[in-house]
Amino acid sequence: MDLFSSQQADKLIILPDAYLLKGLALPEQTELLAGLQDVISLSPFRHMVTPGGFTMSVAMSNCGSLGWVTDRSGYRYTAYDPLNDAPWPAMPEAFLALAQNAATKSGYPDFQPDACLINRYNIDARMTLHQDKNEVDFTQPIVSVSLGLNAVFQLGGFQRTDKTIKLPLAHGDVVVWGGSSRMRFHGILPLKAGLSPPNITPALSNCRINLTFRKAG
Ligand code: MD3
Ligand code: FE
Repeated sequence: MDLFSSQQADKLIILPDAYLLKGLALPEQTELLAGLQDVISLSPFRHMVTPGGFTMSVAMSNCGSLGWVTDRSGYRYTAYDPLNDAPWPAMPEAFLALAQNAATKSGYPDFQPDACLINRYNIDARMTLHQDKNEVDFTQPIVSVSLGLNAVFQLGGFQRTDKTIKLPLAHGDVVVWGGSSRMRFHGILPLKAGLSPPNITPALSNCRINLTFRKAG
């Protein structure tokens, strides 16, 4: 029997219910980057403010029927972009197809994301340890897609002070977080300069983009 018979060559288990689909997004990168340009032409990246009054180093936008926002009044999902009071841009077909393909490969064939949070990390941007808990149904997984510069992802336990492991995430990597891993603390260490993928559009060089697909409502 194969030593790793429970796995496919391209599906690695990080922890129970957390799967790394290394490079799964690579064949779709042209369509993903075109979709990203469409979304940010309507809802540009912006630096949001936390309830505590800090401006986030990560710039964000959203697509889908719901978008995650933060301001002085709190963290929440909205149907409208507060920058223009228009609905968030539709989720590009290539985004939805990749998210559902990744979820299906990880045991969630019925994943119907209604929100895609788009994070842009320039050099030195980071995301401190947090849990994602603004969604209604924690039995639904989160699918994350990394594009651009490599980052170091930090994955912890269920309390902020639990020990963390570090995991490098590269251009094209997709991670599915479900079940018992859904509520783990996680973050991104300050982004370091590095090599951008070849042929990447100038607008997306020297940064990392992360798409996180959620069933928020
Ligand atoms: C583990 N984004 O947007 S994606 C976020 O790379 C966020 O931009 C990071 O954390 C980023 O909330 C990490 C990986 C990720 C997303 C959701 C998770 C890991 C997760 C939910 C539970 C456990
Ligand atoms: Fe998160």
